[in-house]
Order: sequence, then C-alpha cells, then structure tokens
Amino acid sequence: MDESLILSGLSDPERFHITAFKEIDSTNAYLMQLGKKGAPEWTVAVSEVQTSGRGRLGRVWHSPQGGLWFSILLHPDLKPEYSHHINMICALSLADFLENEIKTKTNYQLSIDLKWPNDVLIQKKKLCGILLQSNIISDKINFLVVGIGINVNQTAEDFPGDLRDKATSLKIAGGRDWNRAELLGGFLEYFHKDYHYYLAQSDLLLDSYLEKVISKGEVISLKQNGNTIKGIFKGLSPQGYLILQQGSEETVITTGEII
Ligand code: BT5
Repeated sequence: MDESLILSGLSDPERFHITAFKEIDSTNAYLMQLGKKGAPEWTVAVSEVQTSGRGRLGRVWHSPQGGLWFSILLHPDLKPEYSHHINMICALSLADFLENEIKTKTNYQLSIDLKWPNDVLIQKKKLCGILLQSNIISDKINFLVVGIGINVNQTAEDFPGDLRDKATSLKIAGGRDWNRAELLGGFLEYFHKDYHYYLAQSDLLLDSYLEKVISKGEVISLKQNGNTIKGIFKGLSPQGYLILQQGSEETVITTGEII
C-alpha cells in the first residue's frame, strides 16, 4: 500500500507516523515492540498481509491480501481499568465511518451493528475485529496498541470454510472494490476526532455504544473459559463491561463471547 496515498487523504498528515509493510507477522506485535522503545502516539503500522494475525486470547486472525490490517499506538490519559473505552470508541468510529462510506460510494444504505465486546457486524456477519493490547507500568497506561482488521475486497471464496458463514467484507456487502489506502486515511481522521471527543465525555460514549450494540435487553448465552452462561444483557458498567442479570443477581462480565 502506498504511504503517500494514505497521507494524501489526510487534512493534517503530520499528526500520524505511518509505516506500510507488504508482509509482517502482526501489526500489533510490531507496535508493541515500538511502544517499548518510546514511539510517539499515533504511530500507525499497516500491512498487505499478516502471517501471524491475532485475535483475542491468541486466536488466529485470517489476514490475506485484500483486507485492511493495521494498528495504532496511543497514550491515553486513562486509568488502566477504563482501557476498554478505547475499544468502544474504535468500534463506534468504524461503524460511523463505514456506514458513511457505503452510503456515499454505493446506492446501499446498510446499517452496521456492534457486538460486545469488540466486533463490528454488517448483515449479522463479522466485518471488522479489534484487538486492544496494553503496556501498564506502576498502575498507569504506558501505551496501548489498538489493532483493527477490516475485511475489504475479499470475496466469500477468500474466507476459509469455517468463516464463510460468519464473516463478510465490504465488497460482499457493497458490491464493489474499495481503495484501501483511501479507507485507512479516512478512518484515521474519523478515529482521531472521536478519540478526543469521547475520551472527554465517557457518559456519551456508553450511551452511543448501547444504541448500536446488538442483544441489549435480550437473553444471551455467553461463552467464557469453556463454560457457557445464560442471562439478560442488562447494560454496561462505567468501564464498558457487560452487566449480566441472572435472576435477581447482576454480574459484571469483563470478557467472553456472545454466542
Ligand atoms: C478479534 O478477535 O476480532 C480481533 C481481530 C484483530 C485483528 C487485527 S488485524 C491488525 C492487528 N494485528 C493483529 O495481529 N491483530 C489485529 P476475536 O474476537 O478473538 O475474534 C477472532 C475470531 O474471529 C477467530 O477465532 C475467527 O472465528 C474469526 N475470524 C478470524 N479471522 C477473521 C476475519 N478475517 N474476518 C472475520 N472473522 C475472522
């Protein structure tokens, strides 16, 4: 991907420090290393292909040619227990940005939904995944790396068999090819604005997220460490964790997967 094309779409390119790779193991792993060496905020790594793309809990993230795989280094002024807010801001920003892109570049008006804790869905299938990793020193966030995978120009055949039913791409949903450098530039501008806006107004963040999240108020099954628990998705804690109601008891769930 051409770095100058990414930068040409930005109103303030000085803000971002972007490196584009043809191939890398994982853009998150790369920025975790750079972060330890003191790299500045808004350092961005993007790669055509990841040979070892990762999801949460070491899961594999399928990252072939055609997708947009990138990570952003951040130094938010947040208590570590609130770092999930960055995940939520990122998901909201992706949903807003991509809905707008689809509306302006195609005749489709497609709504994008969020699935707690870190998925972005279109037509009930996974379009993007977000992986947040942190480096904490003396109970302070030293830096965070937010890794974003957007399925862009892949066709259904490009996904391995086990993902074909649950994953989708912008091309599948919008019926056309997309310029990934333009998408990245556009998203970075959106996210930069939303990041500052929502960090200052965490109540608005929770409300905006709840408006777009699926399964709120419904009975859900949640997979956690091999166990499945059931309950009502009541709402979110101030940190952005899921409140699960089981009978008269409410439990705050920090991680897991709604199935
Ligand atoms: C995620 O994990 O959804 C986080 C994905 C983050 C990927 C980005 S790409 C840039 C950066 N560098 C990295 O190494 N990672 C980040 P999780 O919620 O654990 O979901 C993982 C699951 O999603 C897998 O177990 C599959 O079921 C499914 N999956 C794998 N690849 C996919 C894809 N390309 N599209 C949709 N679903 C996928």
